[in-house]
Amino acid sequence: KASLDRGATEEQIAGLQSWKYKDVENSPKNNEIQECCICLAKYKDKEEIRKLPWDREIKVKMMDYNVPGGKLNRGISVVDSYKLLKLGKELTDDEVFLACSLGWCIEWLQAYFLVLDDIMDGSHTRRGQPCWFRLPKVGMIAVNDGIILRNHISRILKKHFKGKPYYVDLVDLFNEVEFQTAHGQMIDLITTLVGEKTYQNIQCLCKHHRIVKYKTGYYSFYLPVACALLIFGENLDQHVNVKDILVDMGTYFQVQDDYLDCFGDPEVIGKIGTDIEDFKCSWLVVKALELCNEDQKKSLYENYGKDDPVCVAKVKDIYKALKLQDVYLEYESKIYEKIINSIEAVPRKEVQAVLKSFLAKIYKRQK
Ligand code: GPP
Ligand code: MG
Ligand code: MG
Ligand code: MG
Repeated sequence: KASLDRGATEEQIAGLQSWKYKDVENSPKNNEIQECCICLAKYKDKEEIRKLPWDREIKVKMMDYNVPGGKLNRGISVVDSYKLLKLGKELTDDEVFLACSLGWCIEWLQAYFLVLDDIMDGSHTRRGQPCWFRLPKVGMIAVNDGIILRNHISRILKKHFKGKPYYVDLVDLFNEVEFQTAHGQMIDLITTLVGEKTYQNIQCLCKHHRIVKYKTGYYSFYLPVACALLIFGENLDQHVNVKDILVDMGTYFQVQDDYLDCFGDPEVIGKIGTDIEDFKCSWLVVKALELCNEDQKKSLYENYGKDDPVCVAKVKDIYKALKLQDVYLEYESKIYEKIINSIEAVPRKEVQAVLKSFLAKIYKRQK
């Protein structure tokens, strides 16, 4: 099943799990417990967590709820990419630890983005459970939880990487990628503002491209490989072509996300789509506006962006009438071919292998 839906294999998950996400916060190598940085690794089971002072119990639960439950593709990619760069040479314990730490940092970053994105998008479920802010005792405290999740990354980087020659580059990388993502998210959101709900805003593929390149491409694709390159001792300025290819892959990944928002099975993707209700500049609506006749356009104008199941169903009917499922399959084969061709133009074979393995993880994904 895992290989069918392109989820990570047991072995890949075990690779990242050589260190649990909690361990990297307080590894055995560094045992002092800092006052405001809770040692999660200490708490072995739920009973122990329950015995904690109530505020610590809540924080431990918040992290357990939001950090570890995804596909872990981004985190795993740091470990996999690093192994490929090492050309099959056995990794030392220290190297495994560093790659896992950075893998988990990206999963913390993802947790932070998702907690906040679900509030902004008014979503209901995530990873097969209610969105964190939907829990009655959480609500808008989730905004602060998002900030706490983000702060942990800087603390983990400081703890395990401070003496490394690439420490400044690593901190800068996380900051820059967060900056790009927040700007992509900003365009995604302002496009849905009431006063901005004009169709010029969502009918241009270049607008869609700009949103998804920034909100998804940098943190989901460039960041894991850039982390692996940095611990491998590479200078990121010399890998601009690699960055461009990864950002293209991120764009493809977000087109898949847009498609699955409407046509995916919520049981499989773990979330219920809200793009139609939210008036999102989704790949599907851009394509629909490009291909529709006047009647269909009128109906789209009337029904898109309304939080009403009848309107949502009408929009989905138009997508089906326009055979957007087939248009998507065609897009997928074309973009796959384009990306493979650019990968083959990359001079170093080991870097090609990193890029190809990443692409294979997402090609034709169902979740
Ligand atoms: C995915 O958009 C983009 C993000 C999760 C980045 C969020 C960035 C912030 C600065 C909060 P999406 O809304 O389509 O994702 P999903 O479909 O998973 O909700
Ligand atoms: Mg969302
Ligand atoms: Mg969003
Ligand atoms: Mg989405």
